Amino acid sequence: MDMTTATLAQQQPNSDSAARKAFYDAIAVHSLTPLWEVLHALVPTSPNTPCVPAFWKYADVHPYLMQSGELITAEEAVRRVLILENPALRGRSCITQSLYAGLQVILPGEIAPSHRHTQSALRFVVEGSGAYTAVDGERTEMKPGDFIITPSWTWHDHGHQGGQPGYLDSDAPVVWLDGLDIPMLQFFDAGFAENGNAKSQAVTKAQGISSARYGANMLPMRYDAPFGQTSPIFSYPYERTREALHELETHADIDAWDGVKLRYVNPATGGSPMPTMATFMQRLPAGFSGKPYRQTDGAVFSVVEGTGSVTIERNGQISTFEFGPRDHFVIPSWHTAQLHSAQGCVLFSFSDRPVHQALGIHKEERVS
Ligand code: 1HN
Repeated sequence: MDMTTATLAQQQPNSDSAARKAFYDAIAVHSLTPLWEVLHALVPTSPNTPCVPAFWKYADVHPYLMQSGELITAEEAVRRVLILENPALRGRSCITQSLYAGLQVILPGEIAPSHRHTQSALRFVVEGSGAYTAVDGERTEMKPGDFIITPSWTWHDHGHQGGQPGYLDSDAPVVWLDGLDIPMLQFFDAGFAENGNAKSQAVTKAQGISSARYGANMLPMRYDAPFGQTSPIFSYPYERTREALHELETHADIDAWDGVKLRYVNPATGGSPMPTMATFMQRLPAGFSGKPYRQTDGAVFSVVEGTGSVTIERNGQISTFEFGPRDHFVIPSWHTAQLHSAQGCVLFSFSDRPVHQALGIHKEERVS
């Protein structure tokens, strides 16, 4: 090819689609693919999540949780959980592309055996009493509305003491929401796990010791983070959260988008309780009609008290969910959400916001 032909070839690329197809087939054999066919999808003008808004009414889910208790023990299952799968991502065990959520049930007398894994977990107690979770030798009671952490690579097991002395009244199953960063660790191929030798780990610490040491707005003199970047407090009881929200609702300004919303913190850093997941609790006052907002972190909600509704919109597609206690829903990334409550309500939520923030890509838009 002389210079003239080469220049001509550059100026008149072959736009024949058959020729291009033949070219793609030829390079495919060498594990090559043309960027120009996928560029727009790879770098969208705004987040284009495959996740869809979804709603799990507790009245629909509860009978299946109870039936699962008749089919398999907590011990055989290891963790008896019904996964909340995003309807657009079935088979992938996730509620958003980065987060896993499930409802776990444990019956009086049962244990869920000890193990540990690099995935971080949060528990948000939905109903029942008499269960405990043990983390690193310390047990903590699980009461409705409590937010509890299992830090990465810590031994953990759960049990229900119903029927035992001191727990004679706790004869009902205990259900909690599990939130884990499983899809993120899958993405990074960084998951490890190990089973414990004993079904229930040895209790080596007094119940409440972590909360006394780290949870009184004080820290030990020579603080040495026991769980790396994860909060040293592993239980954030609802009683205190509820009281704070109530005081703020009564005496402070109400945010037009969020109502009264607080984020849980690692008291040693002021950052999120876990490196991969942020958690929040908010109260919408009676008569609240929130302004629309969207954020890049898709969020999973558990309704604690009261009733309300959420409207979720993306590209003209609108979903509205009327929620009550123990219902769950997900607002995917960059979907515009609006919260309403005639009666007033309390909502727990979690998202992967700390990761967005660490990467400098978190974005939130509050529409007036
Ligand atoms: C896990 O360890 C728990 O400890 C719950 O309760 C759900 C889902 C996948 C992998 C590990 C728990 C889990 C899990």
